Amino acid sequence: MRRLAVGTLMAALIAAPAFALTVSDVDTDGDSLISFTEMAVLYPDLTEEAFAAVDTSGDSLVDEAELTAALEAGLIEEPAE
Ligand SMILES: [Ca+2]
Repeated sequence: MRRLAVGTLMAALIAAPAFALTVSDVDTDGDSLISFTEMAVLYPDLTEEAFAAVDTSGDSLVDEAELTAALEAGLIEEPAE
């Protein structure tokens, strides 16, 4: 019983702070940035406008901070497994 409670707590601690989706999951050319084309692989319905909303620096590339901010703001949702 005690072991179960600790396991549940551990799972909560691991799951809580960050989203599972990271740039490396989306980045296919290894430059640690997400282009529109790369993001459209995960989000087939992605529009230029939606991408621009995520790309807050306006450089046409989404970095880890922009991705996390977009997830937190609900601009994009983590793709279903
Ligand atoms: Ca950017």
